[in-house]
Amino acid sequence: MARLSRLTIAPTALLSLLAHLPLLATLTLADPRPRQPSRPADLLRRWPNGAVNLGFEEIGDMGISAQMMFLSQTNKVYVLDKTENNPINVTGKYGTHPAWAVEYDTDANTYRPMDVYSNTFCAGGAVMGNGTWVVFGGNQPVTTGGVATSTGAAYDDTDGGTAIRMLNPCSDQSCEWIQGETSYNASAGTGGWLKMTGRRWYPMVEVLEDGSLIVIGGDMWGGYVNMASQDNPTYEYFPPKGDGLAINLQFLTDCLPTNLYALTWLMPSGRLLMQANLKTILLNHTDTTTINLPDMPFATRVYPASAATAMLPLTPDNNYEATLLFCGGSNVTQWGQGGSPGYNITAVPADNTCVRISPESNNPQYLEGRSMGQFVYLPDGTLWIGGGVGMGTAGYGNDNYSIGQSYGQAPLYMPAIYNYSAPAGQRWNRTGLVASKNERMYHSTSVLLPDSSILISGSNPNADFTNDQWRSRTDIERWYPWYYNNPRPTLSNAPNKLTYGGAPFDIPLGSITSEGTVQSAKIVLIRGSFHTHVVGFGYRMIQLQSTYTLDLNSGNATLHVSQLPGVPGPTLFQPGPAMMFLVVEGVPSIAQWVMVGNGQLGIQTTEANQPLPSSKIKSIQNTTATVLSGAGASAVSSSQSKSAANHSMTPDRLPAILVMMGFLMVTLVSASILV
Ligand SMILES: [Cu+2]
Repeated sequence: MARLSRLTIAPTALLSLLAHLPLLATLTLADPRPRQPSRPADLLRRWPNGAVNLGFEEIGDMGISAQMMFLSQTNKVYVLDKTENNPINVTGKYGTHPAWAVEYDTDANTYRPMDVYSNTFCAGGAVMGNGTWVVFGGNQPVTTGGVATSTGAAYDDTDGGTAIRMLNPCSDQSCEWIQGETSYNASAGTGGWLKMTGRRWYPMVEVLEDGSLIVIGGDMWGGYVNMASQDNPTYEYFPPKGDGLAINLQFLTDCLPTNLYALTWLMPSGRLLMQANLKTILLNHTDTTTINLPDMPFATRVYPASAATAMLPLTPDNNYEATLLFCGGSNVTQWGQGGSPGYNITAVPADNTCVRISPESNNPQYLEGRSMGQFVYLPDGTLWIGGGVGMGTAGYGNDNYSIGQSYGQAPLYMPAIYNYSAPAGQRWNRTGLVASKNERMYHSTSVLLPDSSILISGSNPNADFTNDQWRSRTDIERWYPWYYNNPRPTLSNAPNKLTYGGAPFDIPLGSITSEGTVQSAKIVLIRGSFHTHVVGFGYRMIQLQSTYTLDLNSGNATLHVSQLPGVPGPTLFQPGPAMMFLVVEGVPSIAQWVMVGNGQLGIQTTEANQPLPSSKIKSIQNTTATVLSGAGASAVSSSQSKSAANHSMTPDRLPAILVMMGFLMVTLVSASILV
């Protein structure tokens, strides 16, 4: 077992932190200063009761309980539940039965039942580089009360254990889930791709740099935690690669019994950082070699301890270093024999620590113990956390420990905001926040919408739909950030495709005369992501390099924006649809969807990033432009110097993989799991 070393802040990390300080001022939450609109505000849709900044609003119902949810590139939200006795029906391939899939229209506040016929109970999913969404696995058919059956009986459901479902989202209600049970025969080159090599309940899914997916682990028949007798300690690719067979991964066996939804992120090196049970590794999935990293301190983070997790936003200021954040979970060490904990798990307080993996500064502060808190990126670079419980864990059973079937109790109603770049001890903020009236426990989800509000639905710690406490929830809430009703910047002239490297593009900022306002402007991307069990699959956020021109004669400003970094390229931010926001003084525009990469599966073209023009101000007195040097201590100036540093990393045009291997080694030497 690797020993944890206490943090020593490397001089470079300190410099990076210092370089960040000017930016922090613009990220302060609940800032009471009035916002000066630089452009006419975007028209924001108001719900009948009105949207209150920093508040929750109950807005309707979606008919099913939102166990899984994603916002697609058509701005429609697709929702999946497990097979159960939901209050709405759908007529599909196997007759009329309760629905467990809907398309939800956030503008009209209406839903359309969709026919998914296999049991999507605790599946995984992600969006590929070509924009197709894919959902993997689930459980066997169930009948009334969630009881497993071989026939589908009451609900006309089929076996979801090996199932794959695909969706090409639409905006005209014409699209349906593509599903079937045809095996893919790699040697014969026949068949579809709609069945996995084996059963996977609770599989992890991550997006690879070619836009394909890796599907990892899972168990065969379910339970509270996994067991060797039903483990599937392998991974496979979608679409299949090579012989299409599953590849064994010893790490999953080593992490029994808590190896479900094994937390996995693609690293800039192309390796996968994996964290389950208390173990952490880097996996080279192409040759199955692994590197052990320090064990996870304080608590189990993976399901069913279910910490809130996220990759911190990738920014020029952190030199695009990948840092993973884990908050909460459970310090339970006895997980039972698979079917249930075997004792009153709901009497165990949830863990209250946060840890990061990266050579960065520390932060032991956390507001309260929380299992099943969910992180949602906000475009200003902060993270919202909401939902979850203060006692126990994810999961449910008929154990009569306490209220209802839930293995989690004491739901948490207060959200909080995490500012990763604030000094330790000052990262959590609740200024002005209010509590929700509604519990969001096991099998609830939250997703960011293009207007920066958060859509919240679900909560169902029950074997089948019930109105008994804690009831199966189908209602919808939205949460509004502090700037929701304020004037917003307008994102115009945005490209609809972004490349890895290449020529920068310009975004007009409109009539701005304040240099500070222009300096604060940035373009951020949030990748399309699939959410379930407080895990965001394929979820990451990046800020693009940028500089500006402020013309005081015309009163107009322009933001010059780099494409995605050509080095390391798609391992840093995978191809596929992403929301683009223009953020000015911490206030985002309404998002526009862009396609990152070439929109196809396969090797993505990368090239050098052409340099950005220097930031400059054209004064009123004369038309001579003042070119700003890096001494301006602004966020943009800092980006310029970072940009130069990036170029100096590759003066001799080393292949990207070698550069990243060097980066990886540096990371490994200094990596420890830090609070
Ligand atoms: Cu589940």
